[in-house]
Parts: sequence; structure tokens; C-alpha cells
Amino acid sequence: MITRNPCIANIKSGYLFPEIARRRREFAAAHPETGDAESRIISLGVGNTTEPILPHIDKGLVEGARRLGAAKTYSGYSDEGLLELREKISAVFYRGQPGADEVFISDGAKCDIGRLQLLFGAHTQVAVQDPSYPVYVDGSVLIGAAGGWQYEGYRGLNYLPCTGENGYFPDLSKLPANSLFYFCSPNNPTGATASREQLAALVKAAREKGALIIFDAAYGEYIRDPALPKSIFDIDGARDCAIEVNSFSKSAGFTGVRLGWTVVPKELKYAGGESVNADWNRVCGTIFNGASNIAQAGGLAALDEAGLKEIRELTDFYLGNARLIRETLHQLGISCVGGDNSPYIWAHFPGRDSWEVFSEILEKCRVVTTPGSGFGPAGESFIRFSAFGHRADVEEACGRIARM
Ligand code: PL4
Repeated sequence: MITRNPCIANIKSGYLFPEIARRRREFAAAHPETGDAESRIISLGVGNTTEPILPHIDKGLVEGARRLGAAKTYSGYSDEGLLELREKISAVFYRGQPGADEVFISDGAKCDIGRLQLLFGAHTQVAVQDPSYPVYVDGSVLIGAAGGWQYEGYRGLNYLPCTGENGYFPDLSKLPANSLFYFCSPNNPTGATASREQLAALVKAAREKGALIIFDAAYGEYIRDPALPKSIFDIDGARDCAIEVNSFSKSAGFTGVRLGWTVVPKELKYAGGESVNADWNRVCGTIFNGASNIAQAGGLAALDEAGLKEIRELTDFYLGNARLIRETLHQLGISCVGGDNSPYIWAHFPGRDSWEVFSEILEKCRVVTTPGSGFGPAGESFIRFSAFGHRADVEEACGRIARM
């Protein structure tokens, strides 16, 4: 019989977010909603957008679909992405550097995080911020990186703690030489956003140690402090040690539309001198057939003047939710960070088990959250509150939490 990929046995049995959905279903079955407002289960758990796509961007999507229905405007595969969109991303987010030939359009950041692993192979050391978005860890183990093929579980990975003690920024002296380092800012789950000085130190450390940074900027459009960089390419020296993944999911509400991009600079080389950009082009050409043309039409609309205004409006809305959650937690004397330049609030429950706090909030408030330990060992005793939700739901959830 065919044998199973041994790496599959090494990943944790349940991915974090389906596990939360399972516990929510189990709770709802045991304690059904009765129809009154108080009994409704509200989610501040998964970071999933809830608000409609705003009119100008929506019109771009609709027109993109319409063009497919006419012989003159029909289009088929777009492979590495519409040149017009690549140029626009380069101009809007990077002032032309990286250029369009370094921008690859994708069907979302998560999908590219998975595919990027193919470039480096099983012998590569992997380092992650602890806590971090579980896809970096599970994806690495799944592909056999970090020795995932030879270890049980996650022993091959290097966890760099990001805690209150170090201002949620890792000790870079612990970054292994020649490793792949996943770094997310604004961070999921802590909401911490790295300063220019911190990112300069990160780039310096990566260059000295021959490490490659995979910079996840999926929440960049939530940054309101103009001193905080939105991209790793705002930092001198990043072009020969970093790749950036990004997304329209959380800025334009495209979680269900699926559109993102990855920037791979031409200067980026492997130890043997080969071009990472050329290999990425080859990998994408082989196992990816491009993002939807409709989604790309929406992306183009999102990046013109009216679209960028809508991105600001939508992200302002979710940041308003974040403010409400943060204020509620502060009033209760619960220490928390994030929520100012990010849609996540990271709340500390010292000495408590994260899943236990998750259950308590679910049982007492009928509010779903995300247990910090699901993001890594340093997340234990923390809860992540997501600011994605309708305003009335967030207000209702905050009211219940305040009475807890
Ligand atoms: C639940 C740091 C959310 N099923 O939509 P994409 O693929 O462009 O972006 C996904 C993504 C990429 N990078 C970071 C992210 O936080 C996310 C989305 N994370 C969350 O609650 O942590 C949604 C999770 C979804 C998933 O597994 O991604």
C-alpha cells in the first residue's frame, strides 16, 4: 500500500481555528440559543472580516465579472498576475521599489506562506516569533522543514519568545544562522507593531547571520502611527534578506474574495548564488495558476484614490471595535496590548491556562475568543480578542465581558 507522508503525523491533530469552531459548536449544542439577544453567541475569535465590501471596490469586482461575459473583454489565465495590478502595488505600497517584476499576485497570504516553503526544503532551520500565526509552524512541519521529517512534533523549530518582558520583540541573538525567520508586524496575535529601529535591527541580524526573513505584512493597513513602517522594504538592506507577503483580506474585506501578493526582490540569493526571485517564478508557474481575474479587478479598484479611501474607512471601523474591547478590558483591570495599530488585542490572565479562560468567557459571556497558547508556548495565559465584528455585536460582547 501507499505510505503516508511522515510529516503529516508530526503536525498537531487539529488546526487552531477549526478546533475553536468545534468547541463553539459543542457549547452551542449543550447551551442552545433561545432567541433572545443575551443568549446569542458572539465571536471575537477568528480574524474574519464581517463588514460588506465598500461600494467603489465592490463596483470594481462587479465590472471584473462583467468583462468575462463579453468577447472583447474576456480574459483567461493571468499566471503571475495582471501587470497593471503588479505595477499599482509597486507604486502604491513601495513607491516603485520593489518594482512590478518583483511583485507576484496570489490568492492570499496564507496560500503563499505555504508555497514559499517549497523554495527551501527540509534541511532548513526555521525560526518563529513565539507566539505566532500557526501557519508558519504547521506549514514548516508539514513540509518537513526544521527537521520535521525526523522529529516527532515541533522540536526542530526555533521559538523566539515575544513577551511583555522584551516588549514583544525577540532576542535576535537567538536567531539561528542561515535560518528562515517568520516575522509578522503588526503582529498576529499580540498586536505589537515593530518600530523602525526594531526592524533595522532585524534586518541587520538577518544579514549578519545569513538568515532570510519572511515578513508578513497582512495587517499593515491598520498602522496609524506614521513613524511605524508598513513594509520591511522601508528598511535599508532588506532587499537581500527579506521576502514580504501581503493581502487584501483585512484591508479591503477580501477574506472570501482571495487576493494577496508576495514581493521577492531580485537581489535575494541562496548560498549558491541562485536567484530566489527566478525560483519563485518557477514554483508559482508550476503549482499555481494565478488569482481570479475578478478578484484582481477588485484589487485594482482598491488601489485607486477612491479605493484607498475605502480601505481607510474599513480599517478605521475595525480599529473602532478594537478601542471598545481595549477600554472594556482596561476597566476590568486586565492588562492588554495591541488594538491601536492592529485589529487584535492580547490580554493577560496571569497564572491561568488559556483554554480555561477561553471556556470561562464562552460559558459566562457566550463570547468566543482565541486562546493564546494556540499561537505557541509563550501565548499561555493570554487570550486574543479579534476586533472583526459588527459594531452592535462588539458592543454587546463588551457589555457582557464588563459584567463578568
Ligand atoms: C483563519 C498573519 C486570521 N482560516 O486571507 P489571507 O490568506 O490573505 O491571510 C491570512 C493571514 C495571513 N497572515 C496572518 C494572518 O493572521 C492571516 C489570517 N489570520 C486569524 O484569526 O489569525 C484568520 C485565521 C483562517 C486561516 O487559517 O488563516
